[in-house]
Amino acid sequence: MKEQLAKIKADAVSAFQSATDAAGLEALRVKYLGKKGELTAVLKMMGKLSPEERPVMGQLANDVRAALEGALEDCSKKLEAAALEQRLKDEALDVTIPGKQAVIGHQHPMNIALEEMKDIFIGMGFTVMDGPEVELAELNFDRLNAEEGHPSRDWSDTFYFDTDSRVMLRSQTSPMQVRAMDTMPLPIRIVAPGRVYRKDEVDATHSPMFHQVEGMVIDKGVTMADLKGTLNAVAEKLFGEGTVTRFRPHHFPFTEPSCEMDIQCHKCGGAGCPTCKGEGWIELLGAGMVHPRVLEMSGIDPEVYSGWAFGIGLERTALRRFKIDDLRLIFENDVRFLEQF
Ligand code: 2U9
Repeated sequence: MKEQLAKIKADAVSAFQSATDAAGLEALRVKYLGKKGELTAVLKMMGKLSPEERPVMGQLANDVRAALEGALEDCSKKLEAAALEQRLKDEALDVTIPGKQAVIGHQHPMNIALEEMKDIFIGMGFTVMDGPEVELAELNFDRLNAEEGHPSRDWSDTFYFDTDSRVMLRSQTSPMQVRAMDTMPLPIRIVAPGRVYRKDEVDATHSPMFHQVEGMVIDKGVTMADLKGTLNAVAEKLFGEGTVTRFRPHHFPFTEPSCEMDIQCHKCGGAGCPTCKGEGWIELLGAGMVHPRVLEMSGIDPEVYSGWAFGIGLERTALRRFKIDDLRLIFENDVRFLEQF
């Protein structure tokens, strides 16, 4: 029996040590230490021993059990540690691997141009106004001194919603200034950016929908000098300090006198080049002193108050600013184009 116990001890310890995982080790525990295990089988034979041998063998068997349990515990700890080590290796994060590039959207060139324009005017104390694109012809035309019969109201030039031509898609953002004159206390200093609609065929320079920024100042003692001073400052902000401008006489029904403002070509300095189509000058915007009849129709006394107004096409400004040669690119929303901004 002594030899049997010694063999069990030797076999079990070496088996425990060769176990490669927790399940294998548990199977060995059952095999050697379980109720039907080898050690129990030997202990069951104790009854056959003489009373003198029994305590000696009992002690020995207990020592073997303690030794096996100790060895089992050691091996179990070793396997646990090895498993943890393996998990740490398997689940290790390589923090030096470059991350996945997040896809960040781009600002549309029209938004960049609009924000730039708004910043310039907000910096000069103007308030930005927003208003309806579906407008009353009364505000779009009549109140702007373009009465029934005026060529700009031709039904074929404009989008109407009804047969008696009262409701329309606005052809300019000017009705916003009329709304401002009707509702805001004087003095007024506003810019009105937004979409406008005209019956135009789509090509490289035309679209039935485009954007304008219009602006207006009304106060006591406002003159053409204020118009020129402010718009010269805007041109310098848009095209750089020292930008040379010129004002040419023009006609609009809602302003008198009216003018157009050109900037001297910033590419060739006025000598003539492809950018200015050989002219030396580039047309930037239209402007003028608010017509006294327009003031009167809003209940403002033109003997006391005067004002100036301007209008600028935003697409044309953006095309020039970003050197885009076809207006259609602005509206097509091709990501290969938009990603460039
Ligand atoms: C009121 C009084 C006056 C707005 C003005 C222009 C001149 C002008 C065009 C430029 C290019 C429109 O985008 S465009 O086609 N606009 O030249 N607009 S003065 O004058 C107003 C507006 C409202 C009550």
